[in-house]
Amino acid sequence: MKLIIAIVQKEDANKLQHAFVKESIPVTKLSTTGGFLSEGNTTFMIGVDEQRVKKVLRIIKDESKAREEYMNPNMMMTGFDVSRQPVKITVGGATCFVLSVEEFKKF
Ligand code: 2BA
Repeated sequence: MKLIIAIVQKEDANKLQHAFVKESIPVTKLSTTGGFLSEGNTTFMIGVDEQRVKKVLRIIKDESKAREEYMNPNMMMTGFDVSRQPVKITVGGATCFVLSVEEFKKF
């Protein structure tokens, strides 16, 4: 068994959740925050058999879009106030980790 951890933008989360439900893929959805932008994103935990990993990753890829955002560098991030120009950042589509599961139990 594998555990897929997928971090997606919150704009894509509902569509992705519906796609998982449609395909009977069990997921847990967590509200999370990106460490760099401090903006809300969504993390899905998906436990599946190895044979379904490719399919799950395909669904995530299809439903997750990359988006451009602008952030204002501030003193906290740069250490000193060298620039107030907004910086363009490309966020996403999805950041995925695929982990091997040692044991899986339901009680
Ligand atoms: P954030 O940490 O808020 O990062 C948002 C976007 O900011 C990133 O998009 C990336 O384009 C940029 N970014 C992040 N750290 C940076 C840095 N030190 N310098 C310059 N730009 C930086 P993504 O790479 O698509 O990541 C989207 C979200 O996925 C991240 O939100 C974070 O929540 C998660 N993530 C990405 N890589 C991760 C990793 N290796 N481990 C854990 N979570 C990760």
